[in-house]
Amino acid sequence: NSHWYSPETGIYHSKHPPVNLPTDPFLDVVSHIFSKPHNGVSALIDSTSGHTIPYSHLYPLVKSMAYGLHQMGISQGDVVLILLPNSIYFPVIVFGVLYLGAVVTTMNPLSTLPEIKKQTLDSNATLAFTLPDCLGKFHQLGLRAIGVPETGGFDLKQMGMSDFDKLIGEKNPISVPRTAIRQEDTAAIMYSSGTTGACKGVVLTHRNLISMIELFVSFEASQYEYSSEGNVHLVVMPMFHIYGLSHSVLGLLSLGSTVVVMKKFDADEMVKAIGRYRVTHFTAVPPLLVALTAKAKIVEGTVWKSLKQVCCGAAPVTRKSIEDFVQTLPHVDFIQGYGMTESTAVGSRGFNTEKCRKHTSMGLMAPNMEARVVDWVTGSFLPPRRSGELWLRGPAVMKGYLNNPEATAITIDEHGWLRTGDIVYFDEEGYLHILDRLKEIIKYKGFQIAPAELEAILVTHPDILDAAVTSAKDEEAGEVPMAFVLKRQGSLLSEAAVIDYVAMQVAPYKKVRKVVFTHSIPRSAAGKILRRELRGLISRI
Ligand code: 4UU
Repeated sequence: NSHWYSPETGIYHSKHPPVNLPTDPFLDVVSHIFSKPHNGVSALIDSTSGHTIPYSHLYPLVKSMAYGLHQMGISQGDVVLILLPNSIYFPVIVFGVLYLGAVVTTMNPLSTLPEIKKQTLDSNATLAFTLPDCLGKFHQLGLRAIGVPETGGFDLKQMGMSDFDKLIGEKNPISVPRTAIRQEDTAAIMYSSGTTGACKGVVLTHRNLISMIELFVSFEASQYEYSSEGNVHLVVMPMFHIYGLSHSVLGLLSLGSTVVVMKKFDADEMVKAIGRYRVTHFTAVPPLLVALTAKAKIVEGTVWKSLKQVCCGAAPVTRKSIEDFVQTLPHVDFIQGYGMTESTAVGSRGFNTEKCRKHTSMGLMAPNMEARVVDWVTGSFLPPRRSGELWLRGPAVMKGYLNNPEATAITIDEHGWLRTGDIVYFDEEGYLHILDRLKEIIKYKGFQIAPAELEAILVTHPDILDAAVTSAKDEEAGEVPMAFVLKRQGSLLSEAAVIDYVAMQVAPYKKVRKVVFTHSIPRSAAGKILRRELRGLISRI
């Protein structure tokens, strides 16, 4: 144990050698990678239309985007909101914004007007990219927005088609003035509710992003023998979520892999894309893994031959789903990854060798990251095989929550340790295993839902006196939000009416899906909802 676990300090070190981090700002680091000769390799392919951005066009497009944004008055520190489904243009926008030292904030494209308003105000976004049919929402908010074409190829020669084409239409942009960007400057504001309360802006710096991409460039590349020309990743995970943004947008493109972009999940389209583009790697969340396995059982033939590795993460996956997958496609490596928005999606990842196939583990700690397992009652640091709350420290840990020093202080201690709210243990070989969650979030197909946000909506209903939301297990989605509701005496409010009331105000994935009327909500003397007791109530229903 001596090398990776220190009993004196309770610190788990990564078993991987440390990676030296460059000291340049993010775009300077990746521009070296983009500028390498890529011999005609595709950077991004739209899975349905086949439209492609080759690596040779990627950096020129990013510079055109930066130039266009600059012409629109965007400069260092300005915040740009991206409210889009997956698209081959999504990464171009992200890199263009970062080139200027401006800041990216992302949102689920199905968000409602109040949700968009809230994040726009909180992040102080001054420009948005969205689908043409969402432009009206931004006009209502009085925010400048650019519609991004949903399908179709962008032709560098064809100018004046739409605002977006104009924006990236400049073929030879004169150099954009770049003020000095420092590594500690903000690069992205992602939203997460952390261990408690409502959604908060997670401030990620250029250094955070660099520490994440170096994981791919220096580390993953050596682990899996990535060759810059051989790997084709199918990306269904949304790029607005940290898993998609960091892994598929920033990580894979920095590595020189080909990213096949799927806008909307469809099992038949997925199989077609795997065959058509000879996909080698697939990034999944548990329901996608199940869908992939189901298809692999019925679709025979050579379609699956190219597939080398599937990585699952973002929510707990059952042992049964894993076993089912590895039995169905035994030639494919299965690994899990663990991370969170607050750690730029860096945490641990699996790698398999013949002698160690720990499919149910989250793998080993990422290089440069340290961990502690803490007894959340006594505060003592626990050795391998003992379970407690995971704390993380390292260059991928966020700067803090935006304009929220109180929330930052309860999440990151003065020595830089991030409380993850996950209950884990390390086994005797240093593999991380996740057992449960101490924090409040609900994970619906890997997406975060903050119970506090739904509770705040529920109690605005005239017939609801008090409400508490927790997660209920669900076969398909993993977890779904379940509301305990105390209604006004004599009220005829039905379960369906409660579900509808919330559904009208939130993005569809956040919908309350189960309602239980109760006579009281378990609260502490201070009025805090006792969530463990709520979970206990479920087992008695
Ligand atoms: C059980 O979901 C994410 C990030 C996911 C991710 C996945 C694979 C990152 C890198 C990678 O390689 O971020 P958030 O902020 O939406 O949610 C974070 C929470 C964690 O605290 C944990 O509770 O999501 C849960 N989680 C997982 N749970 C993340 N990964 C896993 C996992 N198994 N593999």
